[in-house]
Amino acid sequence: MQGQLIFSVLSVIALARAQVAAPAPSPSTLTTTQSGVLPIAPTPFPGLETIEGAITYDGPMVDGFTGPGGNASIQNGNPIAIYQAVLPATNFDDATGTTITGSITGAAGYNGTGVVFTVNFTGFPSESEYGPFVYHIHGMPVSADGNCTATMGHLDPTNRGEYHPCENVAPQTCQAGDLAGKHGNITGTSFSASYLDLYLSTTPGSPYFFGDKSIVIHSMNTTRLTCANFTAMAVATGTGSMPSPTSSPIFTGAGTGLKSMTPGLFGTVAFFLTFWL
Ligand SMILES: [Cu+2]
Repeated sequence: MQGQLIFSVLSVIALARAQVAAPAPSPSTLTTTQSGVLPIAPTPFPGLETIEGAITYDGPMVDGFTGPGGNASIQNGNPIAIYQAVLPATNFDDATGTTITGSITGAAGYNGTGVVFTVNFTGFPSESEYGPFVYHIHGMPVSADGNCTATMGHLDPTNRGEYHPCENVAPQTCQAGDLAGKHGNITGTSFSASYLDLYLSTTPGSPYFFGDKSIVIHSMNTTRLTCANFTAMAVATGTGSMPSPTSSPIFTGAGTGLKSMTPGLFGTVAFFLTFWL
């Protein structure tokens, strides 16, 4: 009897903790062009949730939380394409005293499901002081003057918003652009990773398309340290035939084909030809 009572009390406490959300992060006003927050709430994200440019909420987890758009959908039938974002030579915010360099490459194979990302970043500042670091695909490109604030909020086709942290065990509930949330934060001074993300697309015009958007790296206090636009390195011109690394008409775009790719990128292509075809 006593055990049952204790169990009941604990259950009530647990339920109360789950239902009482921690205070939402305060809205911040943009004070400089290098602020970590957004100047305005971008449409179509009304309300406080998206004033913050990165996930800062550290309250209790809410299992299966999604925005009004529900779960993200797995992106099937992606066309062959490779998009790469190369970080600039200088940080957008240089207050940390280090420059983060490197690139992130996203590639899909023929009729592919999801996108494989290859991430190589280095030059992070002290993790104990500024980290762990997070990175996301943001909904807008970096402006010509390199302003990371211009990238607005995260790519979020389900309108999930920012309040609740992404649960990496349920990536379909996360913002599609929240790569750190789904695949892990950045720790240490260098970071390399490769993973398949099922909820991003190489189909231009798809709400999940990332190829015309940007990557932003934040310190843990949401400051935007650096950012870069994705650009097309290789895009299939058709879907009816299998590509060959030696047939130049298959790949077009900003990268102008395989010959212009770096060895690392060529390795990615080779990987896809092996893995997907
Ligand atoms: Cu971000």
